[in-house]
Amino acid sequence: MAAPVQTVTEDLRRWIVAQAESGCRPEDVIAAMRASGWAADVAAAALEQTLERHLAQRGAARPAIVKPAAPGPAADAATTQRLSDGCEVRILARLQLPRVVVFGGLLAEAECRQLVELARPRLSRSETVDNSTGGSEVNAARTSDGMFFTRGEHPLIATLEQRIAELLRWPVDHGEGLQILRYRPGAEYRPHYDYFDPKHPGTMRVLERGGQRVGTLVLYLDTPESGGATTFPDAGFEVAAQRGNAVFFGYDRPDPSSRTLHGGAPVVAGEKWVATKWLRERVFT
Ligand code: PD2
Ligand code: ZN
Repeated sequence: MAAPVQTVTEDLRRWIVAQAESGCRPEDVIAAMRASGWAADVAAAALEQTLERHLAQRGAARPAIVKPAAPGPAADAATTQRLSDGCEVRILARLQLPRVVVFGGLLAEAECRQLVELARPRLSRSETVDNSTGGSEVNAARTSDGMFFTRGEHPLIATLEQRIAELLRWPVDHGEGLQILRYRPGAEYRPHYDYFDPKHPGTMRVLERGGQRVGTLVLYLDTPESGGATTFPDAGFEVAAQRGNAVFFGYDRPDPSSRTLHGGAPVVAGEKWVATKWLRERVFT
C-alpha cells in the first residue's frame, strides 16, 4: 500500500524556522520530525525548502549593501528616496567640493524626541580625541554636552543605523556609535576636520579600530530659535539646523584639500541637538 502523502503546513514551517533560529542542529530537527511520524526524505526536503525560503525573504526585506568606493548616495540618486523601513528622504542640496549632501525628512519628529530623551540623562561636557595621545580631553573649541550610544544598543538606534547604512550605502559595522550633542545658547563647535590627522602621533592607535573616518552625517534632532548652523567656511556654505534633516559630507583623503573644514556656529537662542554618525574605512570595533 502506498504511504500517505505528508503535507508541509505553514505551522510546520514556522516551527522549523523557530528551531533553526534557536540554534537547533538540522539533524536534530529531522530526528524530531521523524519521531512524530514524518518520513525521513520528506522531513529533510521540508527543512531545506523552508530555510531557503526564509533566508530569501529576510534578504529581500533588508537590501544587501554593495559598498561603493566612498560612502554617500549615488550621483544619480532620485530626489526622493523611499528606504526599506518606509522612511521617505529628500535630497535638498548637493555640493561637489566639499562633497556635501543635505537631506530632508531623514528622521520623524517622534524619533528625534525619543533620541533626545534617551540621551539626556547621560550627557556630560563634550570631549574630543587628542591627536597626540589618542585619548580624550575636554576642549574649549567645543562647548556642547554629549554622549555616545553603542551600536545597536536600543531598537531605535538599530533602526536608524540600518536607515543610514542604506541611504549612504555604507555597512552598519563600518560606523562608530551615534554621538549626541546638546548646544545651549553660546555653545559652539569651532571649525575642524573630522578625519584623524595623519601627522599626529596618536592617530596610529585610533586607526587600529577601523581605519580612517571617510564620512560624517550630522542629524538635527531639535531646531534652535536662532543660530547653530553647520558651516563649511572653505565653501562659504552653511546648513540650517532643522529637526529631522541631516547633512552628510565625505572625505576620500585625510587632507584639507577635501575642503571639509566645518563647524557648528554658536547657538544664539534656544537649544540645538544633533546626532553625529562617523563612518570608517573598515569594520569599526
Ligand atoms: O553640530 C554641528 O553642527 C557640528 C558641526 C561640526 C557637529 C560636528 N562638527 C561633529 O559632530 O563633528
Ligand atoms: Zn565635525
